[in-house]
Order: sequence, then structure tokens, then C-alpha cells
Amino acid sequence: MLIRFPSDIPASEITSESVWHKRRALIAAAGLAGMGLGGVAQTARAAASASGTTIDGSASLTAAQAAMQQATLNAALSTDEARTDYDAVTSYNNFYEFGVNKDSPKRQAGALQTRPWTVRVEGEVLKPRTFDIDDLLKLAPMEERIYRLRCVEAWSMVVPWVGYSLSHLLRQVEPTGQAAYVTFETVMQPQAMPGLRYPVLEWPYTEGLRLDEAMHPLTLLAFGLYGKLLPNQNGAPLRLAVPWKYGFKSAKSLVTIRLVRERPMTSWMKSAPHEYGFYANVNPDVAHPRWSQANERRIGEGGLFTPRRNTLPFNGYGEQVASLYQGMDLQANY
Ligand SMILES: Nc1nc2c(c(=O)[nH]1)N[C@H]1C(S)=C(S)[C@@H](COP(=O)(O)O)O[C@H]1N2
Ligand SMILES: [Mo]
Repeated sequence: MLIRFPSDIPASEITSESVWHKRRALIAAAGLAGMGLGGVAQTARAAASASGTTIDGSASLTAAQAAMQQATLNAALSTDEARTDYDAVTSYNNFYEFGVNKDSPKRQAGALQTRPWTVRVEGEVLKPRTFDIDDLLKLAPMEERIYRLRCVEAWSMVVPWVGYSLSHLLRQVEPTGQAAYVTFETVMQPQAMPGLRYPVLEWPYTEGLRLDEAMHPLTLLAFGLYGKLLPNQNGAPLRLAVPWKYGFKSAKSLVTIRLVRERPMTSWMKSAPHEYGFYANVNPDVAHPRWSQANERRIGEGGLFTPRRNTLPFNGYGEQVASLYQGMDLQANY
């Protein structure tokens, strides 16, 4: 275990303003802001020590990277369609906290602090708990899952994610009989995320699933893609991948998961309630008010004369998930 205590850090570093700011950002990210500085240093050290990581997180990142490489392909839950190029997957992104252009996340997300990182799982559960990222990485065997991703903006990709079913995490906290929905919240790091200054959405980015959707084996807690840790722009250090729903349901850079009794409001529902519903199941028969959802552009098949692909109900995952919606009017529950 390699821990750098403040006494090991050269005085030049301690007095450097940039290091101090960086440290402050790390502390804020860990939710420890507002304590006396001495207490903060002590707590950060204790947290680092308890999780077997270094204060700068390098050991944690090295172990996490190894976990990504050891993932085994889950062929039963994977598509054999051609994967979208790594470059496209990691440079054509929606992550509004970093700006609304497709290239903003890659340009800006380098400033996101992904260590230390904890995820609070709380609400209607018998065992609420704060999980350290290092513990989450060991909670269940890592699988590679090659999923289609269909954005509500009518483009799609094929992404080889690395992670495990969210159900593994939810079972740890033992949902009560009252839990019916799950909310997911993205981190807020104002220094790193210029988009938070603009009211394009209500922050933090909040999404939700019904509990049975969240427990479905396809619902993936993803830590990596293409056998590597998630690049920040794709939602490091962990995000959802819910392949039968529009991409906006798959919240990035998660810090809070809350089990609740009532159907929650989400950031997108608040911003435009008749454009974005709670379910957001991919459905070629329900048009967005401003465009058709009948077909899509597969990123990387970008020739001017390349035909668009037909969009499939539940993004092609109907066999696995249609039963979740039996008896529901999918036009009304968009
Ligand atoms: N926190 C957060 N999560 C988010 C978004 C966002 O703006 N902020 N965009 C969503 C949308 S619209 C899509 S299509 C996917 C894109 O994921 P990708 O950039 O990894 O392809 O992330 C989703 N998760
Ligand atoms: Mo999206």
C-alpha cells in the first residue's frame, strides 16, 4: 500500500497553489468540503488508507485498469454487429455538464476528478452504504457486453462496455418492499464542468428507472469500454448502460443511487415534459415531437448515400424486455 502522507510531500509541492487547488478539488469531490483543513487531510488519508489506494489514486487506477483487461465476453447478452470505432465512441459524446456540442466532452472532461470516488446507495433499503470505487470494481466479475446505443437524437453506435449487472450492487443494499423506483445522480464538479453554469438542464443530471428495470440483467453498471477504463467523456469512473432505452437514461459519472417509493422526476422530464417521458424505451412508432424515431444514423456509416437503419422496438432487445411492459400503453407511456 502506497500512501503519501503530507510529511512525504516536498514543501515545494505543498506550497504550490496549483497543487492546493487540485487537492481542494479532490476533497470537494469526495464530499469532504467544509471541514477544518486538518480534519480534511486526516479524513482523506483515512479514506485512502481504508480503500488501499493512494491519495492521488494512481494505485486505484492501475488496479481498475487491470480489472478491465480481465473482463470476459458475455456473448449471450452481446450483439455481433460491427463495433463503432473507439475514436468515434470517445469523441462524439453527450455530456452536457461539459457543454452541449458533441466534441465538448472530449475537449473539457480531462478536468474531471475521478479519484477518490464514492457512490452513495440509499433510500428504501435495509443497508444504505457508501461504496468506494475500489470496492465497486470488485463487487462482481467484470463482463464485456457489446450493446447497441440509440440516442433520442436518432443516431446510434455499438459499444463494447465493461461492467456487471446493476442488480449485483442493488442486492447488496437490500431494497425494502416499499422500493419501486431508482434514481441516479451524476457528480457536480463546478471547477471541471463549465456546463453547470448554464440552466440547460436542472443539475445534478438525474435519471430514473423502475426497480424491475434496474434489476434486469441487461441494465449494466459500466466501468470501461474497449477493455479500458471509461474515458471521462464517457462517464468515468462509472455510468449506466441501459440498451433498450434512449441514451439519455444512461446517466454518467454516478455518485448517488437512491431507491424510492414514487416515480421520480428526471432532468429531461423537467426540461421538456412532452418531449421526454419517464420510460424512454426506444420505439420507432412514437415520434419525438420534432423528428421521427423510425430510423437512425449509425455513427461511422456516415456516407452521404448510406441508408439510415430502421430503428427497432426496444432497440432490438424486445425479446428480453418486452414482458416488463405487458399491458402498458407504450404510446402514452413514452
Ligand atoms: N450526466 C450525464 N449523463 C448523460 C448525458 C449527459 O448530458 N449528462 N447524456 C446522455 C445522452 S443524451 C447520451 S446519448 C449518452 C451518451 O453516452 P456516450 O457519450 O458515452 O456515447 O449519455 C447520457 N448520459
Ligand atoms: Mo442521447
